[in-house]
Amino acid sequence: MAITFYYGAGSPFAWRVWLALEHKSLAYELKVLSFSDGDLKKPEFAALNPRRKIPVLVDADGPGKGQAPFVLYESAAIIEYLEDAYPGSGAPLFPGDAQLRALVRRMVCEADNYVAPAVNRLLSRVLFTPEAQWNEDKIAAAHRDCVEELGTWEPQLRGEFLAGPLSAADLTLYPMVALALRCEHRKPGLGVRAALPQPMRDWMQRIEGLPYLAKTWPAHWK
Ligand SMILES: N[C@@H](CCC(=O)N[C@@H](CS)C(=O)NCC(=O)O)C(=O)O
Repeated sequence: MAITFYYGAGSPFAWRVWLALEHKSLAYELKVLSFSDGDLKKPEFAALNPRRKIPVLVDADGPGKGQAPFVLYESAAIIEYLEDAYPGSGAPLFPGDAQLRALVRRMVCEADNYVAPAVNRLLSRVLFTPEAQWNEDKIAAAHRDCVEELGTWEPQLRGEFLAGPLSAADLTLYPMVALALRCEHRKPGLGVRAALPQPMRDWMQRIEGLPYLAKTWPAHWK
Protein backbone atom coordinates (compact mmCIF):
# COMPACT_ATOMS: atom_id res chain seq x y z
CA MET A 1 0.00 0.00 0.00
CA ALA A 2 1.34 3.41 -0.94
CA ILE A 3 0.46 5.27 2.24
CA THR A 4 1.32 4.05 5.73
CA PHE A 5 -0.25 5.92 8.60
CA TYR A 6 1.17 5.65 12.14
CA TYR A 7 -1.60 6.27 14.62
CA GLY A 8 -2.20 6.20 18.38
CA ALA A 9 -5.71 5.96 19.86
CA GLY A 10 -6.90 9.07 21.69
CA SER A 11 -4.54 11.48 19.96
CA PRO A 12 -6.55 14.32 18.41
CA PHE A 13 -3.64 15.02 16.07
CA ALA A 14 -3.56 11.49 14.72
CA TRP A 15 -7.36 11.37 14.56
CA ARG A 16 -7.38 14.45 12.31
CA VAL A 17 -5.13 12.68 9.83
CA TRP A 18 -7.24 9.53 9.88
CA LEU A 19 -10.37 11.59 9.17
CA ALA A 20 -8.54 13.37 6.35
CA LEU A 21 -7.48 10.06 4.76
CA GLU A 22 -11.06 8.86 4.90
CA HIS A 23 -12.48 12.15 3.64
CA LYS A 24 -10.18 11.92 0.64
CA SER A 25 -11.03 8.23 0.10
CA LEU A 26 -7.33 7.34 0.05
CA ALA A 27 -6.07 3.80 0.53
CA TYR A 28 -3.68 3.43 3.46
CA GLU A 29 -2.20 0.93 5.82
CA LEU A 30 -2.98 1.76 9.45
CA LYS A 31 -0.23 1.06 11.99
CA VAL A 32 -1.63 1.39 15.49
CA LEU A 33 1.12 2.20 17.99
CA SER A 34 0.76 1.75 21.72
CA PHE A 35 1.91 4.54 24.04
CA SER A 36 1.96 2.21 27.05
CA ASP A 37 4.02 -0.48 25.31
CA GLY A 38 6.65 2.12 24.41
CA ASP A 39 6.18 1.80 20.63
CA LEU A 40 6.96 5.48 20.15
CA LYS A 41 10.29 5.11 21.94
CA LYS A 42 11.52 2.36 19.65
CA PRO A 43 14.45 3.26 17.38
CA GLU A 44 12.53 2.29 14.24
CA PHE A 45 9.83 4.82 15.09
CA ALA A 46 12.35 7.49 16.13
CA ALA A 47 13.89 7.06 12.67
CA LEU A 48 10.56 8.25 11.23
CA ASN A 49 9.95 11.02 13.75
CA PRO A 50 12.85 12.11 15.95
CA ARG A 51 10.29 13.83 18.20
CA ARG A 52 8.78 10.37 18.84
CA LYS A 53 5.20 11.53 18.36
CA ILE A 54 2.32 10.31 16.28
CA PRO A 55 0.95 10.89 13.69
CA VAL A 56 3.47 10.02 10.99
CA LEU A 57 2.66 9.41 7.35
CA VAL A 58 4.90 7.52 4.97
CA ASP A 59 4.03 7.79 1.28
CA ALA A 60 5.76 5.60 -1.28
CA ASP A 61 3.40 6.54 -4.06
CA GLY A 62 3.01 10.33 -4.00
CA PRO A 63 4.59 12.88 -6.33
CA GLY A 64 8.09 11.44 -5.66
CA LYS A 65 7.07 7.89 -6.62
CA GLY A 66 10.08 5.75 -7.45
CA GLN A 67 12.30 7.66 -5.01
CA ALA A 68 12.69 6.90 -1.31
CA PRO A 69 9.29 6.92 0.49
CA PHE A 70 8.32 10.36 1.71
CA VAL A 71 8.12 10.57 5.52
CA LEU A 72 6.15 13.37 7.16
CA TYR A 73 5.19 14.19 10.74
CA GLU A 74 3.12 17.08 12.19
CA SER A 75 -0.57 16.60 11.58
CA ALA A 76 -1.25 20.05 10.09
CA ALA A 77 1.51 19.52 7.52
CA ILE A 78 0.25 16.01 6.76
CA ILE A 79 -3.29 17.11 5.91
CA GLU A 80 -1.95 19.87 3.64
CA TYR A 81 0.30 17.30 1.96
CA LEU A 82 -2.61 14.91 1.37
CA GLU A 83 -4.54 17.67 -0.34
CA ASP A 84 -1.58 18.81 -2.46
CA ALA A 85 -0.35 15.33 -3.37
CA TYR A 86 -3.79 13.88 -4.12
CA PRO A 87 -5.89 16.84 -5.31
CA GLY A 88 -8.37 14.78 -7.31
CA SER A 89 -9.03 12.09 -4.73
CA GLY A 90 -12.27 12.09 -2.72
CA ALA A 91 -13.57 15.37 -1.34
CA PRO A 92 -11.29 18.39 -0.88
CA LEU A 93 -9.89 19.19 2.54
CA PHE A 94 -9.23 22.82 1.64
CA PRO A 95 -11.46 25.11 -0.44
CA GLY A 96 -10.19 26.26 -3.85
CA ASP A 97 -10.85 29.93 -3.12
CA ALA A 98 -7.64 31.56 -1.80
CA GLN A 99 -9.33 33.49 0.98
CA LEU A 100 -11.46 30.59 2.20
CA ARG A 101 -8.39 28.37 2.04
CA ALA A 102 -6.53 30.87 4.21
CA LEU A 103 -9.44 30.88 6.67
CA VAL A 104 -9.28 27.09 6.94
CA ARG A 105 -5.52 27.26 7.57
CA ARG A 106 -6.13 29.95 10.19
CA MET A 107 -8.71 27.78 11.94
CA VAL A 108 -6.31 24.83 11.99
CA CYS A 109 -3.72 27.12 13.65
CA GLU A 110 -6.32 28.41 16.11
CA ALA A 111 -7.38 24.88 17.04
CA ASP A 112 -3.75 23.88 17.68
CA ASN A 113 -2.79 27.05 19.52
CA TYR A 114 -5.90 27.79 21.58
CA VAL A 115 -8.30 24.84 21.66
CA ALA A 116 -5.76 22.08 22.27
CA PRO A 117 -4.21 23.78 25.35
CA ALA A 118 -7.66 24.56 26.81
CA VAL A 119 -8.83 20.96 26.29
CA ASN A 120 -5.54 19.64 27.70
CA ARG A 121 -6.00 21.62 30.90
CA LEU A 122 -9.45 20.08 31.37
CA LEU A 123 -8.12 16.62 30.55
CA SER A 124 -5.31 16.93 33.05
CA ARG A 125 -7.75 18.03 35.80
CA VAL A 126 -10.36 15.34 35.10
CA LEU A 127 -9.05 12.40 33.07
CA PHE A 128 -5.43 12.36 34.17
CA THR A 129 -6.06 13.05 37.86
CA PRO A 130 -7.36 10.22 40.06
CA GLU A 131 -10.91 10.97 41.16
CA ALA A 132 -9.88 11.04 44.83
CA GLN A 133 -7.57 13.96 44.03
CA TRP A 134 -9.97 16.01 41.94
CA ASN A 135 -9.88 19.70 42.80
CA GLU A 136 -13.35 21.05 42.06
CA ASP A 137 -12.22 24.69 41.84
CA LYS A 138 -9.50 23.84 39.35
CA ILE A 139 -11.87 21.64 37.36
CA ALA A 140 -14.46 24.45 37.27
CA ALA A 141 -11.82 26.94 36.04
CA ALA A 142 -10.56 24.55 33.34
CA HIS A 143 -14.14 23.76 32.30
CA ARG A 144 -15.00 27.46 32.07
CA ASP A 145 -11.93 28.21 29.92
CA CYS A 146 -12.56 25.26 27.66
CA VAL A 147 -16.25 26.02 27.11
CA GLU A 148 -15.42 29.69 26.58
CA GLU A 149 -12.83 28.79 23.94
CA LEU A 150 -15.17 26.38 22.16
CA GLY A 151 -17.91 28.99 22.27
CA THR A 152 -15.74 31.41 20.28
CA TRP A 153 -16.09 29.07 17.29
CA GLU A 154 -19.80 29.60 16.85
CA PRO A 155 -19.50 32.86 14.85
CA GLN A 156 -16.96 31.13 12.60
CA LEU A 157 -19.55 28.68 11.26
CA ARG A 158 -20.28 29.51 7.64
CA GLY A 159 -23.24 27.27 7.12
CA GLU A 160 -23.22 23.60 7.96
CA PHE A 161 -19.50 23.49 8.63
CA LEU A 162 -16.78 25.94 9.61
CA ALA A 163 -15.85 27.02 6.09
CA GLY A 164 -19.19 26.15 4.46
CA PRO A 165 -18.42 22.70 3.07
CA LEU A 166 -16.70 20.19 5.35
CA SER A 167 -12.98 20.97 5.45
CA ALA A 168 -9.73 20.36 7.31
CA ALA A 169 -10.90 22.91 9.89
CA ASP A 170 -13.80 20.68 10.99
CA LEU A 171 -11.68 17.53 10.96
CA THR A 172 -9.12 19.31 13.15
CA LEU A 173 -11.51 20.82 15.67
CA TYR A 174 -13.85 17.86 16.18
CA PRO A 175 -11.31 15.43 17.73
CA MET A 176 -10.40 18.12 20.28
CA VAL A 177 -14.08 18.66 21.12
CA ALA A 178 -14.54 14.89 21.42
CA LEU A 179 -11.70 14.79 23.95
CA ALA A 180 -13.41 17.48 26.01
CA LEU A 181 -16.55 15.34 25.90
CA ARG A 182 -14.54 12.43 27.34
CA CYS A 183 -14.20 14.49 30.51
CA GLU A 184 -17.98 14.70 30.71
CA HIS A 185 -18.11 10.92 30.27
CA ARG A 186 -15.69 10.53 33.20
CA LYS A 187 -17.41 13.15 35.34
CA PRO A 188 -21.13 13.08 34.59
CA GLY A 189 -22.66 16.45 35.32
CA LEU A 190 -19.59 18.35 34.15
CA GLY A 191 -21.66 19.56 31.21
CA VAL A 192 -19.51 20.24 28.18
CA ARG A 193 -21.89 19.59 25.28
CA ALA A 194 -24.80 21.25 27.06
CA ALA A 195 -22.72 24.34 27.79
CA LEU A 196 -21.96 24.96 24.11
CA PRO A 197 -24.10 27.21 21.91
CA GLN A 198 -26.78 25.33 19.96
CA PRO A 199 -25.14 25.96 16.55
CA MET A 200 -21.96 24.29 17.85
CA ARG A 201 -23.98 21.33 19.10
CA ASP A 202 -25.66 21.07 15.70
CA TRP A 203 -22.22 21.18 14.07
CA MET A 204 -21.04 18.35 16.36
CA GLN A 205 -24.04 16.27 15.34
CA ARG A 206 -23.26 16.81 11.68
CA ILE A 207 -19.69 15.58 12.22
CA GLU A 208 -21.03 12.65 14.27
CA GLY A 209 -23.20 11.76 11.27
CA LEU A 210 -20.25 11.40 8.90
CA PRO A 211 -20.21 7.87 7.47
CA TYR A 212 -16.55 7.30 8.32
CA LEU A 213 -16.52 8.73 11.86
CA ALA A 214 -17.36 5.43 13.61
CA LYS A 215 -14.45 3.66 11.90
CA THR A 216 -12.03 6.25 13.28
CA TRP A 217 -13.49 6.38 16.80
CA PRO A 218 -10.75 5.58 19.38
CA ALA A 219 -10.98 1.86 20.12
CA HIS A 220 -10.75 2.24 23.90
CA TRP A 221 -13.64 4.74 23.91
CA LYS A 222 -16.16 2.34 22.38
N1 LIG B 1 2.15 18.97 16.84
C1 LIG B 1 2.07 17.54 16.72
C2 LIG B 1 1.60 16.97 18.02
C3 LIG B 1 1.67 15.46 18.05
C4 LIG B 1 1.52 14.94 19.47
O1 LIG B 1 1.65 15.68 20.47
N2 LIG B 1 1.29 13.64 19.58
C5 LIG B 1 1.21 13.03 20.89
C6 LIG B 1 -0.10 12.29 21.07
S1 LIG B 1 -1.46 13.42 21.20
C7 LIG B 1 2.32 12.01 21.05
O2 LIG B 1 2.62 11.28 20.13
N3 LIG B 1 2.95 11.96 22.25
C8 LIG B 1 4.00 11.03 22.50
C9 LIG B 1 3.95 10.44 23.85
O3 LIG B 1 3.02 10.77 24.60
O4 LIG B 1 4.82 9.64 24.18
C10 LIG B 1 1.13 17.18 15.57
O5 LIG B 1 0.25 17.99 15.26
O6 LIG B 1 1.31 16.12 14.95
